[in-house]
Amino acid sequence: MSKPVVGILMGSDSDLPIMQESAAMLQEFGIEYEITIASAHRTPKRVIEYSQSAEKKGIKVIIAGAGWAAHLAGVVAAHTTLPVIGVPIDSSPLKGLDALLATVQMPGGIPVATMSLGKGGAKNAGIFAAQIIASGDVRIANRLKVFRVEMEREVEEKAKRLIAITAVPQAQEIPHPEAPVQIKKKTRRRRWKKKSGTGSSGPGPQA
Ligand code: RP5
Repeated sequence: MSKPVVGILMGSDSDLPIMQESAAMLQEFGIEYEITIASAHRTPKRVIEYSQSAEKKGIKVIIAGAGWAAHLAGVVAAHTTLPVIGVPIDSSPLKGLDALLATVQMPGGIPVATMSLGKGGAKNAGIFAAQIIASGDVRIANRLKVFRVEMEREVEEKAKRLIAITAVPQAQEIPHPEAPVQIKKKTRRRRWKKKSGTGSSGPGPQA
């Protein structure tokens, strides 16, 4: 086993179900990673220690996920020049809007590459970390290309399956639900009666 090149941090163990998505993507690309808990508020010293020693250990990218007043990614970024990817987590009563703003709104000078909220964001963090590492690793760059092709193929197959399920037989004409209903008017047939005593045999309107 080689040394980890990506560090995944999270503010609490309650963030693990989300941050596992980052780990899953790194595994898919064959990238070594380490994963741990460090909170900007509850264990600030641990966060600083991790951030300052990461580069020397061989870490190339740090992914930091946190909820509520999510300062984790920003604090990590303040203590390292490694690229930091932030994942805001929707664990608060504000449904993550607080974490999103706290992570994304970094002042000029200390960037955090902020992903979308929750699982999708954590997944993208794993892919984005792979993209950063791929700039110096052809093997990872090729895996990323294969990943894109496979994703495209999966969507095409899903689309075909959906068409097969919802297909309507072409021969049967189905009226549009909002098409006006055609009402056939009943035509009154006029009856012609022979007038008694006129001797007339021709048709003529009845009086
Ligand atoms: C943040 O507070 C963590 O990132 C977590 O999302 C949130 C709640 O933490 P717990 O109270 O569940 O430990 O620091």
